[in-house]
Amino acid sequence: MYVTVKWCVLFFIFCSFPGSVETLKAEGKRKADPLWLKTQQLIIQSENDSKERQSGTESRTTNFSTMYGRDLLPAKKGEENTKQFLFEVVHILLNYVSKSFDRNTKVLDFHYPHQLKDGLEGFSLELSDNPENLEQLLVDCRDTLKYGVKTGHPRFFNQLSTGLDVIGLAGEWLTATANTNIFTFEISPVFIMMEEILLKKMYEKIGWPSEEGDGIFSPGGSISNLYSVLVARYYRFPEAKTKGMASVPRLVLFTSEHSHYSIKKAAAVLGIGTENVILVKCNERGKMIPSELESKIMETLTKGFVPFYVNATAGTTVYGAIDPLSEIADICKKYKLWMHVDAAWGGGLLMSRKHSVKLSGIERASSVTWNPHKLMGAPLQCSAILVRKKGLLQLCNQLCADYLFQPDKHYDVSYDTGDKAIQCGRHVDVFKFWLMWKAKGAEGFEVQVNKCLDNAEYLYNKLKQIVDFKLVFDGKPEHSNVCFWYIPPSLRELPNGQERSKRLHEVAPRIKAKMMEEGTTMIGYQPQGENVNFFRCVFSNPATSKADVDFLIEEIVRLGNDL
Ligand code: ABU
Repeated sequence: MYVTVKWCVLFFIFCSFPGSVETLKAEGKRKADPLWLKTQQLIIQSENDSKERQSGTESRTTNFSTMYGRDLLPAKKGEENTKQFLFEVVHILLNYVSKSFDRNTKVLDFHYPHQLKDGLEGFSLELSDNPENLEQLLVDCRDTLKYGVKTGHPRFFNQLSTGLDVIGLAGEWLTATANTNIFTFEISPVFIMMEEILLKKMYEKIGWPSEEGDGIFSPGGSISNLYSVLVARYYRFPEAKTKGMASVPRLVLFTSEHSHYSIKKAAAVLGIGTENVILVKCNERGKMIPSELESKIMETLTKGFVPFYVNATAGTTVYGAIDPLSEIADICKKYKLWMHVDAAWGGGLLMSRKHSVKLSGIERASSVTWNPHKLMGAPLQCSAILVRKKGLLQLCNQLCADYLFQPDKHYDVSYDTGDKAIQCGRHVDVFKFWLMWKAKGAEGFEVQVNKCLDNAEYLYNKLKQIVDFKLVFDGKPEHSNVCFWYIPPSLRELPNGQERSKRLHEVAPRIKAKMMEEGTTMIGYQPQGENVNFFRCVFSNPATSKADVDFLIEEIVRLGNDL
């Protein structure tokens, strides 16, 4: 039903212009008209969709509608069928890759949950007891991508992890093909060695002597942060591992009010309790205030609790703020506390000679979270927990399962790194990142990171000059986050007060809803503290250009000026 309506609308818009698509293209004066542009986009999109469908079936020599999964390897004589099928899948994937970079395509083709649940034009999510043929599977592959979100699109600004790095993608494809588990050298010899080499590079960038560093790739920043609390607790109270929380005093840890919620989650998971996570006040830029940290530490000591850990953030999720790392390190030293730096978002800045200075003091951290899948553009997921105490992760987490970590193997079993982890099975996250490093060198990452921060500065400078926008805080962005309100004309004359705040709070979600329904771009919003809903634009996609930034601004104005 929805699809039919969409085609009718398209047909109607099409008919309201005389002549063919080519004639329309020739009419330069219409190009300034947003409706004309929108129509062109829709037409190109639908032409591309149907071309893709045709090329997907016409060029085929194999009839997949009579074939099933059972006809592929390991079936007898299944090799040729397997190749043909995988070629088709690759064809679909390559089409998607091209589209992801094509500004004439939408960022997303939004459908509501009930529409996806009900099924769309030959695409049903329902599972049956009978196998479906390979033709249907190819349709399903194509449609899964079609109705998803192109996070690699240059106009996708919604998340900290954006972009589609082609080398990284090749790495992920290879990883999936190898389909191994990175817990032992025995079954992942090459990946284990790559992990060691890459982690060393990361210690170097942080400023740790490489012989002191230890680490492991984990399934995301929240888990890396969890590791940091776990290892800090073990360092101070190793008995917690065997005897549990009843054996330790009431532990307290500190993190800023702008920090990531994963620190609280870690406290909940580890039995420390969220009430024992003390949130430290920030300044107007979202940076932890060191004097506030110190007074909170003293307060908890007076109460007889045991402070043991401070999380400093290098790149907060919303403001992109970097806590004053050196001052926090001084306080941690004074009170003998474990200092963790959550640089999930900011770690990438270490690749840039221009911006790494903002993280000065990180070298004094006891542990660091760093997510190459954010600012460095590695495909999801790629996050590392790095610890400046060799062997501690192993001692903290090892349980020496006999069936995996036999001590009498015929190679150096310190390369069976899996017992450092809290998981058993572990996905290989290192290869794509290693391959990207090979392809770009550290220098290539530097160029990429600098470009993202240049884009942020460009947006910041533009917004400062336009009356329709107001920045959430003054001063050049430290990271690539730019936070701002769009103020529609109807609100501009309203005096500050409850009514204005209430209406302003609704602006970003309403613009975002229209934006998603049209699919032209995507940007996040949220409230923060006293600040009502505002947009947060973040740059981590090196494919984004200044023209895309201009497009975003124009799009927000177009969608929001009648609110
Ligand atoms: N782990 C934080 C991710 C948040 C974001 O992408 O917006």
